[in-house]
Amino acid sequence: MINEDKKINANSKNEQLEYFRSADSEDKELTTNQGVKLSEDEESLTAGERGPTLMEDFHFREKMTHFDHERIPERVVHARGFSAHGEFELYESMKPYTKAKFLQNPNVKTPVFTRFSTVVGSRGSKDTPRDVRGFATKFYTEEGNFDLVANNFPIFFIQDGMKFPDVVHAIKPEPHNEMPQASGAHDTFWDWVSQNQESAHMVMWLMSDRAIPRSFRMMEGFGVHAFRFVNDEGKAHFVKFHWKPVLGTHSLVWDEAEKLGGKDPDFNRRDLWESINMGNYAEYELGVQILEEKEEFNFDFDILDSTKLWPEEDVPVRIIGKMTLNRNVDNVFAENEQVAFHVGNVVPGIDFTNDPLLQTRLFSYTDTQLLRLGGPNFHEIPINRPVCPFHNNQRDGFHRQTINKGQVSYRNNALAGNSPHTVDEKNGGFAHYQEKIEGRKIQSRSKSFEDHFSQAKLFWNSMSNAEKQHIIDGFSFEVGKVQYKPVQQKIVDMFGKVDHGLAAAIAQKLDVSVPPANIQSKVTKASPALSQENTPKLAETRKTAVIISDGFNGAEVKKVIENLQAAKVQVAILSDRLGSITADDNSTLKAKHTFLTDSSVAFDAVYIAGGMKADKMFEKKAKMFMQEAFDHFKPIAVSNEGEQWFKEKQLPSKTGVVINKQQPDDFSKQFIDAIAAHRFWDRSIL
Ligand code: HDD
Repeated sequence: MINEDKKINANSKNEQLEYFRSADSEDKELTTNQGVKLSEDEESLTAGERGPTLMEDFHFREKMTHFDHERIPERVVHARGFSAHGEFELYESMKPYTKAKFLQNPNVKTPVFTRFSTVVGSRGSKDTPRDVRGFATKFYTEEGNFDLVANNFPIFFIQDGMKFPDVVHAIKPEPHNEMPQASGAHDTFWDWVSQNQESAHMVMWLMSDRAIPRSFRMMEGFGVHAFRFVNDEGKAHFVKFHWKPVLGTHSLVWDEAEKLGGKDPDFNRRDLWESINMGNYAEYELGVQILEEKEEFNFDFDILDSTKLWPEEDVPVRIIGKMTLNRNVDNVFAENEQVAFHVGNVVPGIDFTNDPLLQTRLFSYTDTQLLRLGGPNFHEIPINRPVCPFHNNQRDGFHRQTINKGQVSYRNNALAGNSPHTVDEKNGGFAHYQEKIEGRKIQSRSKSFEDHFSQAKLFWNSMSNAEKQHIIDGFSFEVGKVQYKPVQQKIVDMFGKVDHGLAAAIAQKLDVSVPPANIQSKVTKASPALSQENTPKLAETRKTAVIISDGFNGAEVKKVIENLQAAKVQVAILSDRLGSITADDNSTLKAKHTFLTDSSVAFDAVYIAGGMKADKMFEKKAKMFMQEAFDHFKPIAVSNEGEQWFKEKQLPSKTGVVINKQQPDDFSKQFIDAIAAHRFWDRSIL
């Protein structure tokens, strides 16, 4: 169970978990937890047929007691999450910068476990609210667990964790009526924002497309803080960690995200689950931004301030490896719920900085797990166990699993030769980086943390026109729901310090005053890496609905589907009923989706072929489907009846609409290109 001598490989965690997996219950005898075989499981023991239930029914008591205790507290933030297993492969040795063993040798694969989450909603809420997403990864390395507890934004709301309970109280459902569920609160959150201007940059991200990711597979991840790499000579560098999704960073549109909340609250987890099952593994490259210690003060922001990013154009992201998530969990509770991440789980070669947000996080994570997982032994839960040996004198506590042998559980001891013994740094013992610190004990913020608006403006400057419009819409929606007018005005005034045009556009929607232009940030710089327009764009794994009715053009549809599948586009046949749909050439296709079971929001693109036998109701539904996809800027391909309906709808055939005037091969190629382009924002100004 404890891997004392074997080398770690990509499968090491899986092998360890195998030890804990229950045997399949199929064809097995039903027993109590004590192993007693049972003859009855549906009737409790009573005194007589209509008499009272008897306490001596040990099976009833055990079954009910276990059930009564099935729940554990959900996480105070990031309660709703979904996870997968995978492996991390290094591309190039990081030896010059860090002695971390898993970052030395490109041939070594490290097992990983990643949990994605929303932050605000409770465990049973929806996947698609406007929210930050958690992206926490446990690397099971040969030197112990390294947790990269990241988010999909590179920055945070606050600079000092002392304020964490405040921002979380403000954004969670309001305490008097627990509304709104599964999205950020309105009055309390925006009141808090207006009183805490350090949140400006993060709020810009929160109002942007980044807050409604299309898929966990299409999301960046950021370790946020500056950490330290320390090499085997003891030399340190500052480092920031990045995950870059191979499929690029893509988002939903807001109306779609809201509809998905009702139509498929599990949209993001289903996408990950199904993709992994289909072999479309989620892949992310690991990037690092590295700074010399002497570069610490070279920037017009403080590199230890978590409300600031290091622009990628100034500090390039060096891609050093790839994570592939390739195995779904067996049991959501055992793995996704019981996994315990901690930003303080580091290995030799990775160390902390004085970022005040990071420092406070170092306290919070163990503390919260103690409550949630019921005691100090949560490191023994299968998903949390390191795959390397672990020995110390910690003992007992609730739910202890390890049977520690021997008489001695203290150091220093002579009875056991002072075992377990410490290991010096040269032989892999963790030794904290010796940073020289001098100062008074104070409770105040460094002046270098004072500028809250320059990077908010940098973000704004970096957005495309469509992205800017989405930010304006995001503010107008969220702040529009605030009941208290003075808060709306304060927010507009606050974001007037970012950009005048932004503030004026929101003010107009909210019916509040436009702040003066001269308060806006003077920053003119942009960082192209921040715009999703500049992300990789691929058709691979995108989901396309193919709408057919009886009498559809069999030859054409067959060819188009073949081409789509060759380009690794997922194809879903949709009609007005499930089962076989017959083409004009008597070939058949099986519809696995209907207008009733699905809607256009579940797909990235739609191809409408129609069919000669489509009745009025079919036509109406197909047109609705097409209209919604069109309004969500999605690629549309039409042929046969589809083309006729498209024209009747009087939808302008602008970009992203492919009409079958060509051979099926050319038609498919154009459609695949359109799918790769993802969305056609110029429709919004039609
Ligand atoms: Fe945190 C969970 C990420 C600031 C305190 N955090 C949690 C999770 C992620 C993050 C991904 C979910 C882990 C999981 O899936 O189990 N948190 C971040 C990032 C932050 C951040 C990227 C800023 C850079 N967090 C932060 C601060 C504090 C916390 C400042 C407190 C001082 N976070 C927690 C927590 C949670 C948590 C209360 C709740 C559940 C858990 O830890 O295990 O301890």
